[in-house]
Amino acid sequence: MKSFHTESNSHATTLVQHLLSTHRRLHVLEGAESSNATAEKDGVDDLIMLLASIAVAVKSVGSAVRRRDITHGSGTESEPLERLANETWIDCLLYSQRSCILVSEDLENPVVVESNMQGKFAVVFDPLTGRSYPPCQEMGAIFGVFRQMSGGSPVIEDVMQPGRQMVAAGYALYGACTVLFLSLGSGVHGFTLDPALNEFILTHENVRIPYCGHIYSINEGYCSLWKPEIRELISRFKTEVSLNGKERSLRYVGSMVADVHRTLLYGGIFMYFAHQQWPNGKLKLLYEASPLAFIIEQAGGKASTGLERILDITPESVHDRIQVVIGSYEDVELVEQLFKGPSRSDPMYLLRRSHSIEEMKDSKEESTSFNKDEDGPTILCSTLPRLVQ
Ligand code: FDP
Repeated sequence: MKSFHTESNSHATTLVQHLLSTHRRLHVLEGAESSNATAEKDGVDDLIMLLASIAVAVKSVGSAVRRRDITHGSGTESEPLERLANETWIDCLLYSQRSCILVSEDLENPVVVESNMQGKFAVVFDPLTGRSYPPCQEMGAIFGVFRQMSGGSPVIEDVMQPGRQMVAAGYALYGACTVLFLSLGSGVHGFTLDPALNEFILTHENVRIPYCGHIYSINEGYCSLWKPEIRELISRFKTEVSLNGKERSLRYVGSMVADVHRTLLYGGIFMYFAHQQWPNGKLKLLYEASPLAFIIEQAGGKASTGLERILDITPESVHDRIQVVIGSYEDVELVEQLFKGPSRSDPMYLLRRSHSIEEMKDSKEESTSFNKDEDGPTILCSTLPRLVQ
């Protein structure tokens, strides 16, 4: 029989170790001598504390989700679980003493943290997403972190920022195992909860989304409610091969976090278009679309409404909804052409396009899929953590 140490991940990198090494890297990059650098470093300290508290919330809610599945069997009432998840996130964020204003999917209004517990970060989150059909679809959580813009007491503007200003974002998924994927603005890293250690272990370092994919993900039940051009687009997906030369496949979990997670790892595209029932789209900008857009862009993909970059949108209210087209760079670009025509004024467009056509030929000849590392687009986002920009 193997020993505990061999079976467990006792030599692996934990989330906290990973965050601390990010911190050390920053320290080296910035140097400790300037007062600015010290202030930035302090900001990173606080951000690490905040993320560690978020990890506690994820562990706690993940464990409650599992217990609920046992105690309720096929029960469908998720309301107590929703309440528990929301309260757990708020408690963890308050007691981190690093947050100043919180926006939750489950609260109509933002929560301003009491002055004696206040920190520097505004946090937006959906504490239990994908909750419509428990226990049949994967639930998770999504979060984004902004630096407080105002000095002094927190104000609503601290959360009403475009997603590109996030200093960190991530999601958790309570599936066969609990995973936590996050980015501090320098790539995406994924952690899996080791139940033996009750620690998140680094399992996906510097994730890159495939440049294009063959999976498309959409709720086709709304077909009759879509505009004709969207119906046309989806019928093209059914009849035309994907940009990597494979037959397309449809996958739709119905939980955005799970659909985006699969898209991140295997490539392709996730779409939720506006239609008669949701005239602006259904997904919430601040705590669903923006954090996942941040993750996808950091992994080399693209996130759009079809017309504009999601991360450039400034919310008008905390629960704004938008339509979402998110995933592999080339696949999203293809859909954007439907909305705004090919971006031919962009000199990189033609380059990328011919590059991907060449790859498509190669992949057909070799019948192999793309190499994730080599096919990512030019780095789109800064490779330095946003805190030091
Ligand atoms: P849920 O209502 O189950 O929380 O915006 C929430 C969301 O799920 C997304 O996670 C999911 O992608 C979408 O709604 C599913 O909506 P449809 O049932 O309309 O497909």
